[in-house]
Amino acid sequence: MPYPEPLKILLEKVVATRPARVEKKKNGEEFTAVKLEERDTILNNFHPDFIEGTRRKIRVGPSKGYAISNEFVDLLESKSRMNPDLVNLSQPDYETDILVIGAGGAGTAAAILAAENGARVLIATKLRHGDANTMMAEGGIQAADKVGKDSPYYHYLDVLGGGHFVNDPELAYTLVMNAPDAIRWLEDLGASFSKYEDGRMKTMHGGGTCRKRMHYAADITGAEIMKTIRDEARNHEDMIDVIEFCPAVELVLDEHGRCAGAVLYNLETSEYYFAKAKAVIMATGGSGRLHIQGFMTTNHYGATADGIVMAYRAGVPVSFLHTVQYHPTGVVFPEQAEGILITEKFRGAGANLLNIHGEQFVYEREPRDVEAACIIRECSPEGRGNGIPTPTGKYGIWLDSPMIDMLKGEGTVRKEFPGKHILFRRFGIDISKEPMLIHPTLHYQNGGLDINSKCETNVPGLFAAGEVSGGVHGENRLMGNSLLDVIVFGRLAGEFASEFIRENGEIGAVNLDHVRRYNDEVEAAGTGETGIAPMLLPDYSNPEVKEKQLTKDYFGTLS
Ligand code: MEZ
Repeated sequence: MPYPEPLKILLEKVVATRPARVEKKKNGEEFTAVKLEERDTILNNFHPDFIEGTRRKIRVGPSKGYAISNEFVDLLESKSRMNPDLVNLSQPDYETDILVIGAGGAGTAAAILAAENGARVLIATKLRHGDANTMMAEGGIQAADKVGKDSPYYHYLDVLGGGHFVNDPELAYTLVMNAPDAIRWLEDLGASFSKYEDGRMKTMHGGGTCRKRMHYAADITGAEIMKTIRDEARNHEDMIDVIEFCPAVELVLDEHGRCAGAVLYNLETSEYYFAKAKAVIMATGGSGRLHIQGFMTTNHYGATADGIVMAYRAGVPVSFLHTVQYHPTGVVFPEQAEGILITEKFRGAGANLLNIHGEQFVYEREPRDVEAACIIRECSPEGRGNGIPTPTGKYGIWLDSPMIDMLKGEGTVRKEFPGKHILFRRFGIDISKEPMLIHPTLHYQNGGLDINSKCETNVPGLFAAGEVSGGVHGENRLMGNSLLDVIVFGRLAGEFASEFIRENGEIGAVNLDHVRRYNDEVEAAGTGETGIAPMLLPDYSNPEVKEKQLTKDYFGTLS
């Protein structure tokens, strides 16, 4: 749907202020950044993480007492979706060296490295291979690989600064030190990054970066990376099997507490399978489909925190889950595209953020949490009340993409942002001529399962990599460090899991006792009526429909 008349009238203000703003950009004049000492005030008042009543303490499990979003607590205080007494573990349906749960960037990179290290791999995934947040990542992947101009040292400082200096330093060090090699690996596999005619990689700034180190493939970087590594995994078909539409629902441990596989659930037939393995890599990604505080999301349909639930029940603590990332710029109009990511790269290329008066109100490359909080402050009636009303009563902010063609030459928007150009064209909006209307959207799970720099959890034989893990990004991840995270830690998980199975003998008698214990703990905590988890898929049915969903699919096979 093109902009309706009332929005067209407001657009005139953007057009009126544009020439002066472009001139300023050309002269290198930037809007004043938020001072370090002001950041906390803005975050405390306007970032969704800090809204009173939106977090509570978990009452069960290894991180009991830790206060995180209510939506996470609801999941962690749920019971298993299956009755452990009904699962037959004596006859594995699948047997492999390493079971990888999840087939996004981290899971696929892990599978490739494990196979190259001689392990047989089974990837079990909820949807199709590549249906993951990695596929939907747009703007780029960071790596300090320009000798003389940048160094992992600066990258490290940026990671820590963005994360409020509470990141796990060893994980952050591992991330930045392995970054140049990650890019080389992807290029060698055939990933096609945007380049100058002389063959040099194009790089850009992202929010919170002190150097241009964002490598990208137009505005479809994640798709380029995912397609490349998925092809590579398929090239290893002698070592890697993939089963689709078959999510894991519980981990299986052996008598010594070592991870020994998982129970899988066939979404088509509702059958439960036992996949036995000498080691497991958890790579289930994020949780945007929990729609924390009702926020729209950039995440793919299967992003429901399943890995956190399963590993937590097996005894793995979580950290940094008290912060979630709201990407500053998600589509708020047209409503059919609500929540979809509009890459930060638009702001890196010079597009201003503007209020209802067509005025800039924030420097466009603040760290994400600060940028999102400033946008919410500008929009909300409790803040400055300068948001642009949409036809359905929401509020947004203009992202002035036409500036980019004026700054960098006609045709740049079409060439550098083909994904978004095509999307908006479907609705009759040419984003090289008209700005986009945006609002923060739930984007990333900053925290997750505790791991060390070998991707080991505290459960022997259980590894984790990518968005399901926590620590590397502290309380706020910077742009381009999630694609990097999945490649760096995915590869390391594959390497160290295959080392683990070489060094450790056969697994002992398998059981689901931890699931029974956890169900009992939930019951004893008196949390009241509990749900079942993992959630697997979000439920968008309306309340009247929900009331009549009395099937086993809705309630699981708990009894
Ligand atoms: O790392 C991200 O989240 C990313 C690259 C997002 C974007 O704005 O494109």
